[in-house]
Amino acid sequence: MKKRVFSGIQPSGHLHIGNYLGSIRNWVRDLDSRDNIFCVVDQHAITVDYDPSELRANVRELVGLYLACGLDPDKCNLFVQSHIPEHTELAWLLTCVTPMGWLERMTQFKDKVGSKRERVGTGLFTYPTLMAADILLYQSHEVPVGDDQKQHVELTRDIAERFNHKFGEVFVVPEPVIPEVGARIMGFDDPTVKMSKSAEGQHHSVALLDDLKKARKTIMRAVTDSGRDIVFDPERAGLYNLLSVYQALTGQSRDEIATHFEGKGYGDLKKEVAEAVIAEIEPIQARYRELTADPSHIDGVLAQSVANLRPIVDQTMDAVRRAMGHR
Ligand code: ATP
Ligand code: LTN
Repeated sequence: MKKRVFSGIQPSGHLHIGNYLGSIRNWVRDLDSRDNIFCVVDQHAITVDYDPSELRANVRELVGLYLACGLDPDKCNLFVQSHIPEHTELAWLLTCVTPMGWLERMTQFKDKVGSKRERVGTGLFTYPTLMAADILLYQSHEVPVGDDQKQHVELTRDIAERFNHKFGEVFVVPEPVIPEVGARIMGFDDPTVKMSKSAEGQHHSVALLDDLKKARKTIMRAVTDSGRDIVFDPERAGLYNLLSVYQALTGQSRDEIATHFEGKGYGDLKKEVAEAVIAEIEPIQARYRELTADPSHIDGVLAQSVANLRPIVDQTMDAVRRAMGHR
């Protein structure tokens, strides 16, 4: 039996190479050895201010990019969260077994809420129980994500264990799977903050659908330090980030990379990073244009996955409702 994998991305902006290296690329790599479920988590994207028509467009773009990056619909199920209403039903049930203190410890909430406690929706606070529902609904074994989501997957484990202890063994307890390289790509304009879809700043990130000239410019302008030698040193955040992108894309070892850049300067490194990034995203852009030319193809893929997933959803929800005394 293949292990079941579940993961998702919020349609909250344009997908960048951090999302790609930290998540999608690893999903594509393991397609053949897993039972795969990938989701566009549109109900997570409404936990902050948003525009409904922009959300609709972002969902379409993200589904198109999933396919263009190589998520072959013959090898995975690929769907939109709000098309399966049981995600929110299960989220409510899990909210009732999740202590407030556990949610208060979530660093992403603390970062996002900032000074806006009186204004943000409660969903931003309870959001990790919706993420737990996504994962547990499908009895998933593995959750491949970037480093920033590790804490949420660990919370999901705690919720599953607490539920199983209280109501009987209903859920598989999932594991986070974090890549060794590329799990936390930093902003090109500020290598002390994580590259993020919702960050402002023209040269913060390279989006998968960015104009290639702009992508090159962003990398050539990347903030570095005043040093000269090219070595993997986490203290030199900008340099370290460029080298990590290079390492993730070329698959070379750190020693090989250090030898390759011996005697060369930051300008050479940036040029090669830009080449590697463009070589990766150019074919994705071409496939994206082809795939999105026929919207009915994408609608068909989404509907088929929802139908494929229905039996798993019904089975889990039946067990949950019985265990909790609703049936
Ligand atoms: P937002 O800015 O809206 O919070 P985001 O760019 O942080 O978005 P998410 O939708 O939260 O992206 O994340 C999608 C996936 O990409 C997750 O698995 C997440 O861990 C991963 N990811 C996000 N940012 C990075 C990054 N900078 N480096 C590596 N992986 C990342
Ligand atoms: N919270 C995640 C997105 C997300 C997710 C999931 C990831 C929602 N549900 C289930 C993996 C599994 C984020 O913000 N990146």
